[in-house]
Amino acid sequence: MDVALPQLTSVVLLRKGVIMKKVFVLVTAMVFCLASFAKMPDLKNFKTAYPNAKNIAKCTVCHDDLATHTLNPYGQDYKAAGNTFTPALAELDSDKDGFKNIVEINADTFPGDINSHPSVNSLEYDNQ
Ligand SMILES: [Ca+2]
Repeated sequence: MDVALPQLTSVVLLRKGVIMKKVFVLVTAMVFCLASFAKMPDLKNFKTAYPNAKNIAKCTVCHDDLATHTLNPYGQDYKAAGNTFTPALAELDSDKDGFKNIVEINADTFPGDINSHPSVNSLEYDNQ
């Protein structure tokens, strides 16, 4: 009995340590989630302004690197426009791929990514 009690205490302490690690991981995850949601109004505003742009309505519409929150050219122009989706912003070609931002958004391609743009066929189809 005298030998079992220290072992039982060790097991209890070990379980407390495991629980504390799980609590730490959970709290850390919650902090990161809250930090991400702090930026969500911009994405919500994008979805409101452009409800049909479903494929590009994500953080990468304005950010190159989600870890560092680096803005792509469209995100930089959005910031310069006072974090508002203005008609002037829509008329720009932020990524310089030859398509105005509004044309890209209507085609559901990324206005801040030069490698993402409408296909010629999709534009011809839209004009019919
Ligand atoms: Ca593009």
